[in-house]
Amino acid sequence: MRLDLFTLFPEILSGYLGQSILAKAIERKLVEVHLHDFRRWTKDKHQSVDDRPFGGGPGMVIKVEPVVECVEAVCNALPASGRLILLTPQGRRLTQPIVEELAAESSLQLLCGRYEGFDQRVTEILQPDEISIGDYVLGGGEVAAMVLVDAVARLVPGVLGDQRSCVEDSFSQGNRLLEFAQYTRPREYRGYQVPEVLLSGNHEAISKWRREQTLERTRDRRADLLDGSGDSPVEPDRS
Ligand code: 6GU
Repeated sequence: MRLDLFTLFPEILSGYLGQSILAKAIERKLVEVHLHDFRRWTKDKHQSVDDRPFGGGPGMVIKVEPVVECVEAVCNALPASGRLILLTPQGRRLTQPIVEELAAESSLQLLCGRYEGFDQRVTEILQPDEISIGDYVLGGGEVAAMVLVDAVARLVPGVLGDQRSCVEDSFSQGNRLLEFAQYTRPREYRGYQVPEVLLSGNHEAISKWRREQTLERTRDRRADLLDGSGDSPVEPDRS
């Protein structure tokens, strides 16, 4: 999968992409990432990427020209057309079904905003798919883009050591249950014991215990996932 990320702060992204599972996926060429700084696409000598809003008001607005020209240049040079996404609190909320849909694409272009947002004409001209990661406001789209990249990359075949890890995930492919508790050595720590059944070697009993755990946890913590009420993150999008 190829990812092109557009930002004013490429270092925020390179730091995150340089660690752990994502770094390995990139090294193994399962994921190819390109960072683009749209400040490089400014033409004035001060390299200004933002300006005061017409009509007044607080904050600064990111200018239309560097963004549109940077995204167009990169997209036109792509081997295959991809899917352009703008990270914004005004987008539809990211859920695991959307993550699964994006993981099936061969190429994604992610546009990260800052300040009071982009000039509206960026959206009108580029017509991106607008995605939010939840109902709260971040200082910028970079962290949201990393949330999306992290969630998508782990579904790319080969990125996780054991593909079962993501097939059994909460929220994946209609799974609406939380995961069961996991334990590793030692068997006892400060008087806290590993449940006896997990040490029994009885696979049937272990599966049954895990199924029960899963239901009990979901009932206790996220009853909305079981009855379809409330603020379920896997509910169909109503927008
Ligand atoms: Cl994608 N961007 C920003 N700035 N804030 C957010 C968000 C995105 N998603 C939730 N809050």
